[in-house]
Amino acid sequence: MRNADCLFCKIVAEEVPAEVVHVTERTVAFRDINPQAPTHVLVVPRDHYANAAELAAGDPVASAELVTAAAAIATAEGHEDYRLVFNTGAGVGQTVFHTHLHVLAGRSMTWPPG
Ligand code: IU
Repeated sequence: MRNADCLFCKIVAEEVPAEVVHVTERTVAFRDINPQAPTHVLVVPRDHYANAAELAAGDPVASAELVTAAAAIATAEGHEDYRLVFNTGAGVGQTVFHTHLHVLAGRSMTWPPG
């Protein structure tokens, strides 16, 4: 399933370049173009779902694979501690409406987030 206007669908299809760091059967992970931490990777499902809840309902296997891919990426980059974020909705900062799991690591972080 693909959305013709979706940037992340184009990255998955290799029509738009990105620095891909990890791939699995159902996911692709690439470095965020505007990194907020030394490691800032986005893990996305190959299929188009607008947000994390829609992905979990529509393809729970891919949903789980996002998290296991994120853990593998953090380990590969030498991080025991890392933060995973799904922004859901423009009101909390979602700007790309193809599910993406932010993997952030490599610096200390505060809580709550801004
Ligand atoms: P958000 O949760 O929807 O705000 O995250 C979208 C992310 O996608 C954000 O961190 C952007 O820097 C990132 N991004 C990117 O990596 N490459 C792009 O071409 C675009 C956005 I547009």
